Amino acid sequence: METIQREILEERLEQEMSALAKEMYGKTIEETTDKELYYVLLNLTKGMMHATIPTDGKKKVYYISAEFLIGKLLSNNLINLGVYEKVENILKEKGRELSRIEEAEPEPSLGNGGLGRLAACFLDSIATLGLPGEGIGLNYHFGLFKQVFRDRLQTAEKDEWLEKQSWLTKTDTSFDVYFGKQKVTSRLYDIDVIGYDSGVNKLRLFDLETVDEDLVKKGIQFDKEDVEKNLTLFLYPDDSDEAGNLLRIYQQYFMVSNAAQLILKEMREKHYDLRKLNEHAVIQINDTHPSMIIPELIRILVEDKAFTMDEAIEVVSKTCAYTNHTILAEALEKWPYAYLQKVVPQLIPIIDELDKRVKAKYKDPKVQIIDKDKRVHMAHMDIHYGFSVNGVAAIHTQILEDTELHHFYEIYPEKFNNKTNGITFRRWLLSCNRELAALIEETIGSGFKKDADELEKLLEYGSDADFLNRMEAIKMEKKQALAAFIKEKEGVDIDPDSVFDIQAKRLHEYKRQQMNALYIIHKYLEIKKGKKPSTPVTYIFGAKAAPAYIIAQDIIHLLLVLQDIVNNDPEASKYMKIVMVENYNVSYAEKLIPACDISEQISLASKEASGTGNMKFMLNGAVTLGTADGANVEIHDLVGDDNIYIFGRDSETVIDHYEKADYVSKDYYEKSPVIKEAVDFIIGKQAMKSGHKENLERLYKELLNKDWFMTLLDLEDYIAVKDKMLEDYRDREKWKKMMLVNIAKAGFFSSDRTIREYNRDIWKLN
Ligand code: 475
Repeated sequence: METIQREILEERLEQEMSALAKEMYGKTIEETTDKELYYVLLNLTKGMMHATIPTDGKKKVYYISAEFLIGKLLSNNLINLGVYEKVENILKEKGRELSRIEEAEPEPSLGNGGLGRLAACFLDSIATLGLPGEGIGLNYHFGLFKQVFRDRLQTAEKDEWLEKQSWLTKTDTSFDVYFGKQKVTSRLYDIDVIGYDSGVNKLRLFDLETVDEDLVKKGIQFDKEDVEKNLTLFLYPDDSDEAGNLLRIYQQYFMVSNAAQLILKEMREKHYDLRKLNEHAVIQINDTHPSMIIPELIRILVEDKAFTMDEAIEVVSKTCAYTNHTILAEALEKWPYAYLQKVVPQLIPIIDELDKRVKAKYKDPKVQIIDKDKRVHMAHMDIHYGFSVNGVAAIHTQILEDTELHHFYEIYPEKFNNKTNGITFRRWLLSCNRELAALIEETIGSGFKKDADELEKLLEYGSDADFLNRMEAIKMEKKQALAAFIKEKEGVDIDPDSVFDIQAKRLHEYKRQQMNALYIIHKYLEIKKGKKPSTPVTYIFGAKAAPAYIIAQDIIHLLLVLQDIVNNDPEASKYMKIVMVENYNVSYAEKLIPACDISEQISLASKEASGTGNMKFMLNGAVTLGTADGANVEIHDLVGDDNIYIFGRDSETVIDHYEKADYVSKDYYEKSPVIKEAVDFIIGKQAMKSGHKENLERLYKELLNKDWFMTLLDLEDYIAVKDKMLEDYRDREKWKKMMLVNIAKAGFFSSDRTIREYNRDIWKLN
């Protein structure tokens, strides 16, 4: 019975596909180009009947976020609809390869890093669990930026990802948004979020009706003042000047004003009582970018709906929940009061009122909304006027409670809760590593696809040579595929027999790509002195640096300089290669992660709130080299000491150094010849010949005189532990078992688990 039905579906799929190709291009499937065939599949998928997750009489979650780093959608949608293999087979019979068609899809450029990718994983899990929920954000025409290397420096270009035919569907929803007296008009676009073997939710992206792409001149430069035309051009426009800061506030208010109007429209259409808003809606505020939703909702309820201030504050406070994603001071937004006055004067009386109430109750300056310098602390507003505050990994939440937000924790202990991050296994296993997923399915059945904890069944195969060898062979296959891709894209030859050591994440000093670079220098110098490593290693990096973040650009420069020096050294390149891949994004991650042996998670302890790359690498059989930071701590707990390599000072020691202000990087430099030699290399003859004096000297001075994220503190330990790890890699039996344990224990990091917890503790849908 089942097979017959499947055949019918396959036949129908083929008919529809052929009909679409005919209708759209007057061609047979065989005759279409890859791009045309992609559009055929796009339309086919968009047109497939799928049931919307019902919301009537229920509560819904609105996940508001400045970023949704969703990645390409074709293969994931086909997988979640359960037709990937069928489509693949149909195409194969016509001599076409689905994996090539996937390459023709542009990647949406709607996010920046972990926070945005988390939002995308969450949408997948919310839909998969059949929960009513939607994402609300903005439709940036040129996204973050496209990274291009020129002369070993990062340059930024606009990322033109939007096409006429896309996953976006233009709706007839449009709102007026006021900045004081200035009015702009929005337009809503929807993207279907298809759950795995489940219903469909929506990602709702607002755009500006009057946006003008021609405003962008060279690179990513544009007139920051013309908000009627520029609001949705870029995500995170450069905020190093006042105009840039104002623009971010304009964008944020544009986002939340639209969100508020959309939510209230829905409440009206369903005839819900706004006085019970919290019974029908829960708003998750993803970091502080959407925080103005709080005063905006209060304003509307008071001005338009005749609520008293007390009533409005009460119901909004019961509706909004805040997630903190970082303790880095520069990311905790504090807007000058004067800027808010300029952009959103209508919110000022509300913010004043919220602040007044806090001041009347609490004298502690640390918990005020408006501080003595007249800056508005967005996170403080969220905590006072939301009902939940969560961190994103156990250690991160602990740090919020004990130090960063301690004064708030004392006032509202009941609001604080932890939600350790997760990733969707649909994208990060089923889609990016079909071979491994198939092996797992063959070995323990398909239950793990819906219940990730079932991966633990793999532990029984720890001595099964056949299984372990096949797992190892898949890793090799993925490394070969990555090598071919890197050859094509970056023009660099790498050897799949070498260890693939990968650090892929945003570039930031706290993530310490520079420490990895110093290790590489150290190894290079050892080889030049005649000490040959026993295992050849390929060091792979993927990272974009914010265009205004100078030192981050310098670190990229150093990596590209090292790539040049090492790869062109006939002697050293036998033992080591370096590749900094260009324009690292979700699609690149999907190729890097399955091919990784060593997962670099080396942030300064206490600084990486969670990390989610660490989870993706583990799930694909990489072994973690990391500090006791973020979710590494939980990975360590799960896999045990024998299946992870932890090094460096712990978070208490680090926090203590900050409190006492007693870390002096120069001391470490002077004490250790190994450190000194590696750091000096940055301004040595060889580096200067390949690179730029200005960038290299600036980085050198930074490391020596400041090193705010304590690279030199952990460098020696990092070298020792990494060397040990590479030694262990040669013991293939031991290594394969470590791979197995990492895969088997990854189930906890399914975002399905995370979303169940959000729902159980915060959202309470159903
Ligand atoms: C953390 N982005 C990861 C991930 O929870 C964590 C903030 C302000 C302005 C622009 N971008 C941001 C972040 O703070 C961010 O991406 N945080 C990351 O969130 C998901 O896994 O440790 O760094």
